[in-house]
Amino acid sequence: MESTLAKPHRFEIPGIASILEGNGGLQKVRITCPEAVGEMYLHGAHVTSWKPVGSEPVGHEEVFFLSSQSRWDHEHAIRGGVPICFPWFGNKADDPKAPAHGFVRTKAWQLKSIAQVGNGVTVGMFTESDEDTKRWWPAEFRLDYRVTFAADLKLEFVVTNTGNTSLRFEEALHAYHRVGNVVETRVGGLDAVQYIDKTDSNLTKIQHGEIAIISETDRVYLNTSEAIEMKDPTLRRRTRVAKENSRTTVVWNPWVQKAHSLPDFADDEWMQMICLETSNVSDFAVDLAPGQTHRLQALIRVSNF
Ligand code: TA6
Repeated sequence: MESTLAKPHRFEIPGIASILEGNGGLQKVRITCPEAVGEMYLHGAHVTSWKPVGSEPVGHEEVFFLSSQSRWDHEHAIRGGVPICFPWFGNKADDPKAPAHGFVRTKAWQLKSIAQVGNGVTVGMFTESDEDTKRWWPAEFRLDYRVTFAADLKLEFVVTNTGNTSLRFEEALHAYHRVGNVVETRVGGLDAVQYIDKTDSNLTKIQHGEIAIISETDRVYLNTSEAIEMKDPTLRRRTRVAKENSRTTVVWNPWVQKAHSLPDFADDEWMQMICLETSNVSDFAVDLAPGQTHRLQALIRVSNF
């Protein structure tokens, strides 16, 4: 259920960008521009929808998976869309009580700007270190996130070290891509790349050819800056993810059992999604000196297949 805000928000652009109360009363930005429609929540600076305008069958089709069982509250991350993992990926190595994938996907970000850029719209949000973040991670930092909704979707995640000690962090744009049938999809662009298989005691293996999902898949592809391409014959859609300043790519599908174990995921939804995550994790965590800035970018393009 969604509703308009009591009074217009200063960043709204009539007919292009509206700020609404979305699911669970969480505020969201809805974008309607010549090249795309999309939605993004301030909770976690979370993109939940992008539909590029274009010819059938790809045009107007939702690109991201969003679970029917997702929770919509300030405590939990939204299940689907593009959660942001920072400053660690997965469980925190030295603190099992710390929130998985870090704390910014459940943080209330602030809206910084909404601007029309050509036939697209760029939404800017930011957040900073505070007493809450320092409970888990003593660093001083600022995060700026720019999302350009257009024929392509551009995600720019910028980390600034605002303290006077060096930072080391992991990061991931944990994108949930909607697919017709995950078993039919194939992911290319990682041939001969080494990966950590998190379903097999974190053994290191080599990818041979395209990735096919035939069981629970949880892999961290290492030392790769290559673009990847997913082919989905069921939706007749090709998805290309190009990236900048990213040295790892994570590929995830929970399959049957893990899907069943997730409280905010329906049992059969594993067939409809695959996560393709532009990231810097594991041995490719980022070191950032005081005053320095690091920018991670993913550019997503969909086309007919
Ligand atoms: O990106 C893959 C992964 O790290 C998996 O290990 C799986 O746990 C997934 O993320 C989802 O994590 P979440 O904390 O959102 O349930």
